[in-house]
Order: sequence, then structure tokens, then C-alpha cells
Amino acid sequence: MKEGLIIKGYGGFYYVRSGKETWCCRGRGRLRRKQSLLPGDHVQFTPLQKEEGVIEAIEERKNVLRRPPVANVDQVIHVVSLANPEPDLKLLDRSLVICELEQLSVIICFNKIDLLNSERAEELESIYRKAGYHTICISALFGHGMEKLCQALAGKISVLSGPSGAGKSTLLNSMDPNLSLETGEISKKLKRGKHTTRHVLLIPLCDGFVADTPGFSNLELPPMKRVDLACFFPEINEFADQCRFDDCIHLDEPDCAVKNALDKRLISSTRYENYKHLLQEIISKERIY
Ligand SMILES: Nc1nc2c(ncn2[C@@H]2O[C@H](COP(=O)(O)OP(=O)(O)OP(=O)(O)O)[C@@H](O)[C@H]2O)c(=O)[nH]1
Ligand SMILES: [Zn+2]
Repeated sequence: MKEGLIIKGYGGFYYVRSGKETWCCRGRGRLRRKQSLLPGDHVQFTPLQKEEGVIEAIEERKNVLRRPPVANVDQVIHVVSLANPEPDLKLLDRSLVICELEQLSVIICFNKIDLLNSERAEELESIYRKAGYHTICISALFGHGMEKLCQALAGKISVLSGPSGAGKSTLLNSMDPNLSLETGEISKKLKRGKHTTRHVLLIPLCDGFVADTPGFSNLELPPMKRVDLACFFPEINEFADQCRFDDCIHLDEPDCAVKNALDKRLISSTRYENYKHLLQEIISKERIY
């Protein structure tokens, strides 16, 4: 028996990566009836002939992402362009809340460093580092900073996310020139609609795996209590239990440790503004439910 990782499922076959080899496997009948097999599943398989085999067992999953359908995701690489388009920090903070909710680690990858002076990039990095996030600055187009990203991918299953135009396809192409994914709006729009089904491929990159399909396009917050939102802003949460009131939502309450930390610039004002913005959204939804 051998062990490996499913990197793609297609037409009843599963492509299983084991070391540097890829095996084309079928799943044992009883296994397929019990649950579907997904990219990211760690499996045991019996080799039959050259690079063909039968999957006998799946290891227990630590998590499953729905979009893209991938099991055992270790981290989300959130790609944000520093310029063209301008970074959308509201969107970034919303994505970060969703990752916190799903207990997924995040790496914030600021891209297009070639278009910007380094001060602004450092300022943005410092906001998110202070919030406790791992950040990396790169230029996917010119290959700057890719070794750091590579180190962060090693041994992990990663999913990319980030808005259109951030440079996700460019990033994958730059790490594996054999991929030649379409980049840029126009070429992609022309192609869209031609392929109806997408089968996620986990691309072996830098001793890790990265899904070729980005995730987190649905960024709607699930229903939650207003007091819980702060739990998903790590640096706000750090101060929240020092507030006078247990149900403090850190707006105008007296003796609010979060507001104090904000005054002392221990919490970034843009992060706090985005917290308030999401809080309003949660409060307005509470009225509907
Ligand atoms: N100057 C510069 N341009 C970049 C860089 N990375 C990507 N681009 C450009 O940004 C545009 C969008 O890049 P894509 O890789 O297609 O972006 P994407 O995130 O895959 O976009 P969607 O597929 O729409 O989600 C392209 O024209 C790229 O050439 C970079 O590091 N520097
Ligand atoms: Zn408070």
C-alpha cells in the first residue's frame, strides 16, 4: 500500500500525488458509496500497474472548503493588489473575518509592489502585521519576493483568494511557467462560459500544493451576534475583555479598552473603521432575522 494526496478528480478517476509521482486511481466501490473523494484528501492506495492504482482508504479530514471543493486546507493566500486596482481594505477585512470564522490561517500577499513606492507598502504591511497576520510583498509579474511566498507554501495545502485583477493567475504562472493560465480581463472574458465544469487541480508548488481555482467569492457574513464580531478581529479581541461591560461592542461605551487602544494607536484606525462598517451590517441584519 502507498500513501498520497488527491490532486484532482475527473470522470471517476483520482490523480494521486505520492512523492514526485502522480498515480491515476479509482476509488474502491464501498469507499465511493460512503463519501465523495476530494482534492486534498490524504489516501492509501494499492498500486496496480505502472502509475495506476485503487484507493482503499481516506484519512480523516481536518476541514473541507466548499468553494473550491478542497479538503484539508491549511491556509488561504489572500492576494491584494497595491495599485491598479487600488487595495480594497474593506473587502480584505471582510475576507479576514470569514477566514477567522472558518478557522483558516491567512497569508496576506500584497502584489504589484513594482507599481508603488515602498513606504505605502510598508504602511499596509505594518497594519496587518500588528493585527497578527503574516504578510508578504511581491511582484508576481517581475518575480520579486517569490522566494518568501515559496517558503510559506512548503508542506501546506493553500487556496488563493482576492478580488479580480489582484494578480492570482499571474502569481501561479510566475511560480510554475508550465501552467500558462490566462491573465488580464479581456482574455479571461473571452474564455468565460466555454468551460462549464471546473475540476479543481491542486498544483504541486514549492513542496506544497495550491488550488488552481480561487475561493471566497461569496463574502456574505453569516448571521452572528453583534458582540461576537470583535472575536474575528484578533487585535481588537485582544483588548475586548478589558472593557467595562461584557457586552461592549466598542462603539461609544464608557471605559472601552478597545477605544483606548485606538486612541493610543495600538489598533489601526482603518481596521477599526472597517470593524464598525461590518458591525452596522450585522446590526441591520439582526433586525431582519
Ligand atoms: N505591474 C504589475 N502588474 C501585475 C502584477 N501581477 C499581475 N499584474 C497584472 O494585473 C492584471 C490582472 O492579473 P491577473 O493575474 O489576471 O489577476 P487575477 O487575480 O487572476 O484576476 P481574476 O482572474 O479576474 O480574478 C494583469 O494585466 C496582470 O498582468 C504585478 O506584480 N505587477
Ligand atoms: Zn469595548
